[in-house]
Amino acid sequence: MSTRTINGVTLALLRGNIVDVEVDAIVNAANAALAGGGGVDGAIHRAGGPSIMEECRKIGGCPTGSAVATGAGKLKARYVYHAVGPIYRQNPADPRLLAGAYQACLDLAEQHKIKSIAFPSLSTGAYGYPLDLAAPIALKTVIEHIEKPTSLQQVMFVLFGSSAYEAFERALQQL
Ligand code: AR6
Repeated sequence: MSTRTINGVTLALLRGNIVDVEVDAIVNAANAALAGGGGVDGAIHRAGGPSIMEECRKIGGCPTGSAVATGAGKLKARYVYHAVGPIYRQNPADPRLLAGAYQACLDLAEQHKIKSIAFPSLSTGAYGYPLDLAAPIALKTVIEHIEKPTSLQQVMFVLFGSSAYEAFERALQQL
C-alpha cells in the first residue's frame, strides 16, 4: 500500500479486490448499456446481489465518459457508481473520456457528501486502455479534485494485479 495526503485527504493505492474494501462508494467499470459483464463489473454484481442490476435496468444506460449511481446491495458500501470509461481502440488519443468517467464519480461523491470512495483502474481491462497512459490520467483527475474543498477524506485505487499497482505507483511518483 502506498499513501499520500493532499489537502487533508488521504489518497491510497492498494492491491486487492474492490468488493472487499469498506468505503461509502465503490466505483464499477461498467459499459454504456449498464448490462453487466466480466472483470470488476462481474465481481461487483456477484458480490452485491441482484438489486444493483435491477436499478441499472431502470436507469437504462450511461454515456461513455460519465457515471450513474445505484445502491450497493449486499456490499459494504452505500453506493455503487457505475462509470463508463472509453474503449481504447475507438478513442486512442483522447484522454478526456477517461478523465470524465473519474470526474463524474467525484461529482457524485460531492452530491452525496460522502467521505470515502474506491476506484478500480477504469478501461484498462476489457477496454484495452494501456495502464501507463491511464494511470496518470486517473491520478491527475483525482488529485486536482481533492486539491479543492471536498467532502471526501479518503480516495483509494484498488488495483487487481501487480502490473496495475506498479503503473499507478510509477505515475504517482512522477506527478
Ligand atoms: N477489483 C479491482 N480491480 C479489478 C477487479 C476487482 N475485483 N477485477 C478486475 N479488475 P475491466 P474495463 C481490474 O475489464 O476495462 C466489463 O465486461 C482489471 O485487472 O473490469 O473498464 C464491463 O461490463 C483491470 O485492471 O474494466 C464492460 O463491458 C481493471 O480492473 C467492460 O468490461 C478494469 O478492467 C469494461 O472494461
